Amino acid sequence: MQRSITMQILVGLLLMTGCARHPAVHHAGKISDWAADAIWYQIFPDRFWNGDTTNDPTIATLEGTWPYEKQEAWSVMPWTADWYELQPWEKTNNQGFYYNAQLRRYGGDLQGILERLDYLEDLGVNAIYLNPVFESASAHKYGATMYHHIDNNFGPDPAGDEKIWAQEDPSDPGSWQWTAADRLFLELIREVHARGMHIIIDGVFNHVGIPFWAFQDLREKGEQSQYADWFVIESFDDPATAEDEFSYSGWYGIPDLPEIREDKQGPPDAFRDHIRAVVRRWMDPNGDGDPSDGVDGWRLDVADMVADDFWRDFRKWVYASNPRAYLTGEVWWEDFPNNIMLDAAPWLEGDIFDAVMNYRFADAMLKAFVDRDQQITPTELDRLLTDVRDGYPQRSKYVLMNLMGSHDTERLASMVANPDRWLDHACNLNYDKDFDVNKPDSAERQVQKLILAFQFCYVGSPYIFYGDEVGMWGADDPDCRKPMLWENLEYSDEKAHPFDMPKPVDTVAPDLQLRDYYRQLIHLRKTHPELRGGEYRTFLTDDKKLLFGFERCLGERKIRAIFNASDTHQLLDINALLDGAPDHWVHVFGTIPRQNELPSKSCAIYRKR
Ligand SMILES: [Ca+2]
Ligand SMILES: [Ca+2]
Ligand SMILES: [Ca+2]
Ligand SMILES: [Ca+2]
Repeated sequence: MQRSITMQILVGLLLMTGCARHPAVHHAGKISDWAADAIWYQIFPDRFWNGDTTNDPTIATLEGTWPYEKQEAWSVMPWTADWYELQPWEKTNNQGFYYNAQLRRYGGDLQGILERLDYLEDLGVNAIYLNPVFESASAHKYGATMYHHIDNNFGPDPAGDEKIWAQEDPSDPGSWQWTAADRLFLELIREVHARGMHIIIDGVFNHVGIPFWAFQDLREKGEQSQYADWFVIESFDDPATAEDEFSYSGWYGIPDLPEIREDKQGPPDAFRDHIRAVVRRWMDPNGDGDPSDGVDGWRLDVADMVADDFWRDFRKWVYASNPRAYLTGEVWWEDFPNNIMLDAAPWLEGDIFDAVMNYRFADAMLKAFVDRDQQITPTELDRLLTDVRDGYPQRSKYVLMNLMGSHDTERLASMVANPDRWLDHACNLNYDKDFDVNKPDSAERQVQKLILAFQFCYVGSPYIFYGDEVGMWGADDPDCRKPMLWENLEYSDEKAHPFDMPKPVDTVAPDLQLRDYYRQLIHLRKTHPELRGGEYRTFLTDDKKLLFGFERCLGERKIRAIFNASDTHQLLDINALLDGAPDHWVHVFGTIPRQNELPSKSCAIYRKR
């Protein structure tokens, strides 16, 4: 009670002079200030930069993941090749592009990320989310072989690391050593922190890969295995018969990813203990109680498919190591076939995660700024955004990951080239031959830029999927995982088509102008605290002209942003939109309206003097 009265007085005082920074952002260290200030950058390690060619995956490392068939010929992919073109060895299996895409490895690694930290710092991002880095056979590494070691092909000594693994008992944390890859990862954490940046990693605890050590033990010992209750076994092999009756449940029915068994309380105790040790290892590697040598948090894979009770424990373990850590869940689909996304409030109000990957933001942006036939009105956009802001707890809305795409969706640049579709639904040529996989034209780039301006001024943390900032385009997986475009490389034109259909020739190179645009937006957000912690108010929804305007306000500071979602220029009353006192406002970003005209798909952003 005492506190709420104090709070009321405080809020009252602030209201007299302007808008309050929402107190929850700094409340009792519950959600870290760094997370509210984060500008996220997601890295898919195999595709970011190959900093060390001596550690590249070999044909032997393909074992233990889809497609399982032994390959006669295989090699690491050339970084700059035409994406859909099959390399000579890919033609030998006669399986086509989508099969071979899952066999591709580009050799990206930790040394590559280390070498590109200066690039990220220069771009202005301050928080990195890494797709899974633990040892795993696949390129995406969502099926772990173990959680207690970084993939040896991401580190400097793959063979040496394997020798270390062999000396350990994976079930006994006391036997875990530090491999060369682990140590390089710790160096990456140090380098990230030295730049004032933060880093979180992917926690995939709903399922594992077939080579996972406990699953292998089960495979070998059957019912006698001490890990028999870790998995959902439908039937064990009967040694008396010739056939293998062993059968188990995999994530989404995919046998590639054996699911961890759960009851209402979550996974079995022994699995929990193992994960607890894993958390401690990566949150405070040297175990001295100071978490500065560890990761700053976790992104939790398919989080809605794991019992809340497990996540509550997980949160306790994480916070015990680092009270300033950040936990974000992949809480996504409620009803995929009908394009209905989950309301993540139960995970946020239940003190489970600090944030979620806010795909609802992307969905609203596409409907308002990309769609044509199905384009929604500004009033409807306001409703979609308000649903999230008001539906989620105050402490979470400033730290949501507001993303426009990830390793699991078509890229932003390709979203804008494909209006009137549902996000993540049949968005590649394997499912829909009409999906536009070509390089976006300048009108489509303009739409991308409009969405970005919105994203960087809006409530919640802006989020960049690697390469979006240099204009990379691509359909849903596998095309969203092309190798990163770097200035020092020359890329082959894209002219091949996965089904040998005609395709325009697209030149491939980083779009440096677009990168500058991202840099400017990052700078805008960093230099205007009202964009990060300020209150939000919609002040313009013109459903005829498709104009939308919002204000961010913190104390005396104010930003107003006006967006034209229509495909024609629109007349505005700038004078009225700036309270009849345009002299009190400075244009800080976007287009300066001439004669009160805002061009199609553009924005005008003002700051109060
Ligand atoms: Ca490499
Ligand atoms: Ca490996
Ligand atoms: Ca430590
Ligand atoms: Ca997808």
